[in-house]
Amino acid sequence: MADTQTIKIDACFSPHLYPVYKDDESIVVIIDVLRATSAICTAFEHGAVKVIPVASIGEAKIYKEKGYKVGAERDGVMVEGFDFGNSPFSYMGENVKDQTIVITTTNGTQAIESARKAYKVVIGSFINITALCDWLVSEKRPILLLCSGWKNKFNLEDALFAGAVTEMLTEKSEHVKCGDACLALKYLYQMAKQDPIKFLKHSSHKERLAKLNLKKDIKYCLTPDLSKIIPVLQDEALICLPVDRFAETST
Ligand code: 3SL
Repeated sequence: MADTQTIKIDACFSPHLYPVYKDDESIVVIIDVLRATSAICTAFEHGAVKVIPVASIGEAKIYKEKGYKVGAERDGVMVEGFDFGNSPFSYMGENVKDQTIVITTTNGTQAIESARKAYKVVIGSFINITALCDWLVSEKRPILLLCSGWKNKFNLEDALFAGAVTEMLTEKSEHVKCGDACLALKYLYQMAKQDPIKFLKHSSHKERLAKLNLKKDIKYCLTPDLSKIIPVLQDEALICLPVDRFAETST
């Protein structure tokens, strides 16, 4: 008899590899810990109503011309002419409360774009990790952890987060079955979890952000459970996963 309880989980190291992993059934978790997915979760935690992710600066400009507030980042730096860059601290307070905002980033919004047609696309970061994992377990569906990486290359911080999610899911459910990539990342996370900041010390993106004087952002983005909100893609925009829907699926 087929095992209907098994929750298959796999990880994809870069958007470039997504076509190899994609299917019609998996929930895709977009991961860009430093900093896009942390910034998006922060915006919702601070009252944003919708976040519209776009892949290109051209699309972002069109929204800007229509009067939206738009965040635009390339290579870690805010693009001139827009309202914010990619620091989670910009996505707080009156900047975002009750607003629909638009965001484009070097990697995170490209990963969202590549997975747009998946069964469901949700946003993961350390700041919503436990809520995310509780919901994923309650959904009882295959899961693909899509790391945004850096310009289609592997990066350490997204891999670490995918490992943290894998570990948490295997603790929360005995029915989780990990693909090899997830297993590798779980072992990686187990090496790092005592001190993730130290573990990432020589990682390329942490060094890049530290050079830009963004150490405060790094620390914030690696802080677990600042939010219980799970952003989910609905048509062209991210919204908060409705709470009653979460309650319904977790009972
Ligand atoms: O690439 C992205 O989506 C960003 O998160 C990169 S940065 O942290 O703003 O440099």
